[in-house]
Amino acid sequence: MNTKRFVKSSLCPELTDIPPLGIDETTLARAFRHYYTNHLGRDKSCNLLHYAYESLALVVRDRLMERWKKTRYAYEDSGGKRAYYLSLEFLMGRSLGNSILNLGLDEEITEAMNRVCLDFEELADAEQDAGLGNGGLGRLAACFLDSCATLQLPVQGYGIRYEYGMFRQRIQDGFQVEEPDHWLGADNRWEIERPEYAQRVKFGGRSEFYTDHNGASRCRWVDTRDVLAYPYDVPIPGHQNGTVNTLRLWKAGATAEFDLGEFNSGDYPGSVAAKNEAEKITMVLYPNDASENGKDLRLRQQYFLASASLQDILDKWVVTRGSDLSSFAENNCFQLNDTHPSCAVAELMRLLMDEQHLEWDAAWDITRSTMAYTNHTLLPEALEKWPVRLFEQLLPRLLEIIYEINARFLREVAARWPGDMERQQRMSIIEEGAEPQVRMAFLAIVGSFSVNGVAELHSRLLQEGLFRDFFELWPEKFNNKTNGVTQRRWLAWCNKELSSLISDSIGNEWVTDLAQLTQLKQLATDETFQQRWQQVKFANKQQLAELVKTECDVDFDPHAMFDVQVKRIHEYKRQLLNVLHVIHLYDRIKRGDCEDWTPRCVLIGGKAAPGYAIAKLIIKLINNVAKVVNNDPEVGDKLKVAFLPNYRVSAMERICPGTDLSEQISTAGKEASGTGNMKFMMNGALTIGTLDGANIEIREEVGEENFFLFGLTAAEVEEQRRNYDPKAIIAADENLSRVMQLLESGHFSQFERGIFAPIVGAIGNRYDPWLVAADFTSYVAMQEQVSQAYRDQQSWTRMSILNTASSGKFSTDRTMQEYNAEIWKLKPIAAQPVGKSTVDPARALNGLVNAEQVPAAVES
Ligand code: 26Q
Repeated sequence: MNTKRFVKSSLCPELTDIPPLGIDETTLARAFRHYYTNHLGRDKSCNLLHYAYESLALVVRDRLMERWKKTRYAYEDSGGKRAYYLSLEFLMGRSLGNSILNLGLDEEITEAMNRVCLDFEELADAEQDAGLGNGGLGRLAACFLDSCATLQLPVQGYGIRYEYGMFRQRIQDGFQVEEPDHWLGADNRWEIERPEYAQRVKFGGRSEFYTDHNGASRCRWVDTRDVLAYPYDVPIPGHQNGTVNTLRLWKAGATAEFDLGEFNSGDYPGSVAAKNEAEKITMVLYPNDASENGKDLRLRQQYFLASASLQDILDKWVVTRGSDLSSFAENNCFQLNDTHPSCAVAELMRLLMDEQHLEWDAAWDITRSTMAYTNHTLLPEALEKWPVRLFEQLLPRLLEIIYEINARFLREVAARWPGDMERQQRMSIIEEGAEPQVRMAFLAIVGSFSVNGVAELHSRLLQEGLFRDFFELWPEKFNNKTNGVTQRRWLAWCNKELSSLISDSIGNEWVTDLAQLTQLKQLATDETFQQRWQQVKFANKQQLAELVKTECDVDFDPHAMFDVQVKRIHEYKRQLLNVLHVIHLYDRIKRGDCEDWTPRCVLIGGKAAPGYAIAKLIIKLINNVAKVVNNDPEVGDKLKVAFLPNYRVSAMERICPGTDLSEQISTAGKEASGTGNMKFMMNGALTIGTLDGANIEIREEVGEENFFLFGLTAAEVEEQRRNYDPKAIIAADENLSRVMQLLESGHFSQFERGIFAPIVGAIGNRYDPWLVAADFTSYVAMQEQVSQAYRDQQSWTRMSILNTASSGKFSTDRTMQEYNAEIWKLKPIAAQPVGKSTVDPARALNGLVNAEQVPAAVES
């Protein structure tokens, strides 16, 4: 990219001030034809859906662009505080449908497409998912951005533009096979490249200490191998409010010296290799895989994101406000999405001291009042640590700063608990041992003013367990922010039928104020409303059955109960428990114990990390069980089982509207929050679940009589571990004995003798961390109650309505208002409406908090 600039310093307005684009059907249809014909060069001889999708994407993008500019200007003019969401993952999914919904153009676009004989939904369905995330944490970031734009909060996302997103999953002979997801293969219409804001990120080298012209001793990081960071901006439209926020994703590229240096030494292949080395940094999203821990490329990614983003923000500060940083902290806040970007703590210190020439104390004050850390896991093995040796090689200057942060911090610990050496060792950012490690969570806590968990139970367990020492030292830093999901994507867009029914009954304010759904409670016992609710669910189940037929070649009868578990495959999420129940149902049918039977269709989907052998074996087991069950004529329609390949955001948009029963069955104390549980609830599914993560709050909201609870509590789990005897549990439960017998006998592995031995072993192991056997009996008993409950369709429908009606708390609009009131403290800023295209500004801001009505920030 040639980055030569205009000679004139400011551009003439004739170039950039353009009248607003039309949004009526005629103009939209004309714009569509223009792109299809003149821009993409297609005509009637081409019938590829892809080009029609591209044309519509361009039409919509034009309309986003003008609102985007106005939003930027409004934020700049306000000079107000901004927040930045730093995340290695943004699981955006598709953009076209969401943009159209948020621009309020669905009717116009539908009509415009009809005029050119195309079906808008079919075009929207042609888009590939942007799969730049693993699961919950990445999708949460995407929902947060949607809510911030809708609340008109000046929040910008910073992430990485991976060339390859989350791998595609194929199932071959029942096994997971991973394929690369080269989602950027074609043009991406939802980004604009901004080489004019490229940044330089350093790696390697060494520190050099020197005395500056004022006699102050300073440090500079020299002899580095630099990489360039190129920003790509993605528009994030708010809901019908004229706001378009920004997600800035960085792509790595080689510097000119890289090429030149090697080229001049006559080493042409060497120069190409250097370029590859740089570009490798943003090549691929790491799957959440314990076997990948400690890989240096991952640390490079993390530092690359932190450094490029912080430099970007500091540069803008210096350009617009000069080098005085005394009010920087009042104006900026960085939210760290888990420890993944937590290098930012040390990097901000480095930039402030080495580049902006602040003293330690001033830099530390700024760092500690701008950084906020969100934790997303309680699993100790998931806590990030990096070998000191790796830091030394890759980021020597950062390591020095981390040592200094730690030394000062440990002095504080020593002052608080004099002589308690054990505590100092426990709390040290550096873990001593044969291979000393940097504990990233501790760095994040020490460097932040706020530390939060993602559901009430999770936040409490952090304070009592993992971060107990830190909670004792700084109780005021700790807080909870229960997760949510955006109802724009997860109800209004993905479940049009139910949305219309809801809006016909209570109006459409729920789209920006989900608490409005409580009004549905009065309708829960209304028979006509129940009937309409049932009809919608049935239609959605027909659609889901179609998906299952196409993807899995299994026949789901929409009259049966649709029992669904979709999420990453992990032992703690206990897909195994689900399979054991399926095998138990199969066993009952085979022994003729099926009076008053409730037919069930069990759907399971999710990706296993490529290096996680037992998780992959669980997928194989699900597929083998499905094969046996689905092909047994004795079973017939009583039970069907399917494994849905390549679970992703756009699949969930089809799955959650058609689900009756949501499986949230993790070992209590292990699922930080869960967000799939919220999507299902919102769409009228009932939950069978443990007292874990946000399930607890879901049950509180909907009432215990409308939630199927089973299993040990988090405290009981820890108690049970002490003398856990799964073999005795199996022996004592006739059903479980029979299930284990079927597994061991090779009934589901006829021509693959013994392949499930590791699973049988894991269930019977006294040290099974997930206590699968311990919860089997109560799970099966509760599943029986679910079956009974489903037989009373009227009562089930009432409970279904109550679930949707009680889901108001689980909107990310509420979550973002809480982050803002208690952590960020930003003022909402409304952008100038674009012509008439924001519809009617009064309607546009309807139901939204605006600048004058900002909730008083809660002082901590
Ligand atoms: C770590 C090191 C190296 C490579 C990858 C990773 C890595 C990547 C992704 C580690 C963890 C993740 C993702 C974690 C995650 O999705 N956690 C989920 O976050 C949700 C949002 O808060 C919660 O609802 C879920 O309970 C939690 O499991």
